[in-house]
Amino acid sequence: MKRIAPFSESRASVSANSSPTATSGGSGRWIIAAVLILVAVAAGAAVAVSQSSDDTSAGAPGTTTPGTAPATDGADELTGDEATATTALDSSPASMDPVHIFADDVLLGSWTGGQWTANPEVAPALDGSVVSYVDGEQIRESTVVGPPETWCEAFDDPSWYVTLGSSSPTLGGLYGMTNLTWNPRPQSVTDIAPSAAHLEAAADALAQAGLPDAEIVISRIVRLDIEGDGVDEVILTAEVGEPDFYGSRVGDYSVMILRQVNDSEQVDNLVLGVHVTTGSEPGAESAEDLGASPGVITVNSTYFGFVDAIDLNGDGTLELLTTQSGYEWFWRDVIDTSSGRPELVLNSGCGA
Ligand SMILES: [Ca+2]
Ligand SMILES: [Ca+2]
Repeated sequence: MKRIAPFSESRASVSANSSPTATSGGSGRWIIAAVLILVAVAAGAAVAVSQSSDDTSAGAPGTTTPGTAPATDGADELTGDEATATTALDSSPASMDPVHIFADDVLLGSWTGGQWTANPEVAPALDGSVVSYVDGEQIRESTVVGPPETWCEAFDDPSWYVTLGSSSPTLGGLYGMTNLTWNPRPQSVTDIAPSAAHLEAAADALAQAGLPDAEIVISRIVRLDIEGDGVDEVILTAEVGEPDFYGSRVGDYSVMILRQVNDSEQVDNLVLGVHVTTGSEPGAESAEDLGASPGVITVNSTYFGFVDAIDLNGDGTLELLTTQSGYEWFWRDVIDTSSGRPELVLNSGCGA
């Protein structure tokens, strides 16, 4: 079974699940993950918290521990006047239809007839197709060689992965598409430093999810103009815990938030995904009998990550490319906000 590279297999040798088989355990987590993000996305608008746009004025970098993504500036992420740079990629009118979307070598689905579709039946016809992967400011092309193979057969709705030609690049988390005829990066994505407004947004979301007074550890913040309307949006992630660990500790969390200016010139914080470990979850108990350290409990966490934002379907609006992962499973997601609210439109993943 082939798996996308960036997410490591578990380093633990025991499972928090005492009886399920690997297959059923993975499916269970899959379903839980599906429910999680669907609920989270659906709940995003409901839990939106409006703040004064003053909250987003320029400030010193926050007091949190920066994540692995280096911040390139600490300017106001939403109301600053720094121009949004466009890339050097050629821009041309969209679009050829259908467009098949890949995360590395996994077929996520298609944009066809003006709609996103899982579209697994297209896979057998992909032999020889050129897939254009967006790697920073460059496009790296690969060719599908041979028939596709099913991906995670254990799941009820399997998708597919393909074999790419020998000249194909090492992908390592890239998203790509067939029939690319437009600039997939019409607006740039810029890492920025955290400000007080970001910490407050994360703290509020975690408190609403049941974890008040959490220490906010920002893992990444990016500024981008999703629609190209001249008004920037911000996506931030914060987390505490170990994504590939079979248990968690009370206080572990992961949250991903989209900040956008609403019609009243205030900032809405839309929760794209949130998980908190409170210790009061059904079935939560010490995992010490399973060899875990003191304090570890049998609650599996879900971690949300932002990967990139590119235009997958040529409409000029960036789709948000995100991940969910946990103990021995992961998911690659595409979120479309063109309707005015975030919607999970494509996804695929795998688990043990
Ligand atoms: Ca915008
Ligand atoms: Ca788009």
